[in-house]
Amino acid sequence: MNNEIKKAYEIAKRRYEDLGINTENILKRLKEIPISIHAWQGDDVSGFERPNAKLSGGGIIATGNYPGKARNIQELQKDLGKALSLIPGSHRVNLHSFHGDFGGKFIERNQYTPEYFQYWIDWAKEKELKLDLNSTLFSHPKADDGFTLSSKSKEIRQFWIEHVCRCREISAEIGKQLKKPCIHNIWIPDGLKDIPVDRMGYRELLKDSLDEILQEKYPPSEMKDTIEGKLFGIGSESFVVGSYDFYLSYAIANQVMLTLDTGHFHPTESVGDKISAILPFIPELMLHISRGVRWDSDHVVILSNDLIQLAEEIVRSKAMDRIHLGLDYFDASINRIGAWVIGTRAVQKSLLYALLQPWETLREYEENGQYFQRLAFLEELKTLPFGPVWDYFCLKNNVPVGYSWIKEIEKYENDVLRKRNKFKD
Ligand code: RNT
Ligand code: ZN
Repeated sequence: MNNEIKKAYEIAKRRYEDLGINTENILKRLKEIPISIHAWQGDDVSGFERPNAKLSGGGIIATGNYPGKARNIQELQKDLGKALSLIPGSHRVNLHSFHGDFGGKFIERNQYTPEYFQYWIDWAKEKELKLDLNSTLFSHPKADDGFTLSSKSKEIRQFWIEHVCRCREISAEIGKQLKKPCIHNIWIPDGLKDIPVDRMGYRELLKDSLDEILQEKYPPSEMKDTIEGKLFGIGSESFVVGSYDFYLSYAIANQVMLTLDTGHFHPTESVGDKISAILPFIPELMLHISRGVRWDSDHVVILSNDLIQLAEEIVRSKAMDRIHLGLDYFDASINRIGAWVIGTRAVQKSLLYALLQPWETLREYEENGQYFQRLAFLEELKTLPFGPVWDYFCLKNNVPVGYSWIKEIEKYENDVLRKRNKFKD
């Protein structure tokens, strides 16, 4: 089988050489692109903060009841390890602050300290992974009325400001120990179900909270902040305080990173198109790659046209060092480890597809007004032997080629996941 894969690759390599594309160089580049794999796919966004935690505030919920959800850090790390063993390249893991190691004690969110994350840091060191972190401003009684950093209650606002400050400090410690900046993401659920009358009031409060939070400066070699807007949520259909316009303006004015979650826009908007519109004005971008079906449903990412367009724009931006890739979806209706692998491999495939394009030729057509040629070429690219290059990439990086990884997930499900008692979580 390996011989067949190599043979197919050799043929594909020559086909791409014809277009002036060196597949070897591209595979080296692809291997160096880390993807931040979201830990919360493994525990249905529930965290390990308190036993029987129920989601409240924020309206984000994983639907499905597939057996085998990770119930503690050890299980989550084991599951992540399994997923990572099926994904080529070396990656990052994106944690939520409620994934901390609280030793069975209840620790309030404004009391989080780096020591609760040492277990993750040690694991990352051992596995040669890097970590990112998200403040967690949902699933908490103080988020129950739908407001956190823009709350009109001074006490609630202060509590959440403290939480985010703690998470920034933790991020800096993570980055320091792992010798790579930890990206700290801020997303808040704040908004209203029905028509607001004081949009300005809430947004002024959010601006003030962010100003206060970002006052403390950390070395960018340790941590970087990024802020994530949203279009609407369950229970915040009429008004979202932290909208895209709000954070885009804030990011430009304060030169902070912006997160674009591909599920957080009107369904016909192209997130790919936004990259070149934003990058000239802010230092860096973070992507939360997701797949909305009819709405921001957070389905598992697949190799869709939207994803390919996004990857093409990332590659063509010539600023890939300023664009950070992460995943954000949660599906509890299928094998959760399989969900990680499908999504991550899909993103890598989309990047490979984008990297294997003779961009100079296409751009020349465009500049010469040869639009028929441009369109025809783009169409022909779709049937070039991209699959054999992907297969060879997997082979070269010692992960299962093609669908053979499905069997490995089935085995893990039988040996590990089915033994977890789903009634105990
Ligand atoms: C919610 C945001 C946010 C979350 C994670 C769990 O709509 O996309 O990024 O999905 O923080
Ligand atoms: Zn997101």
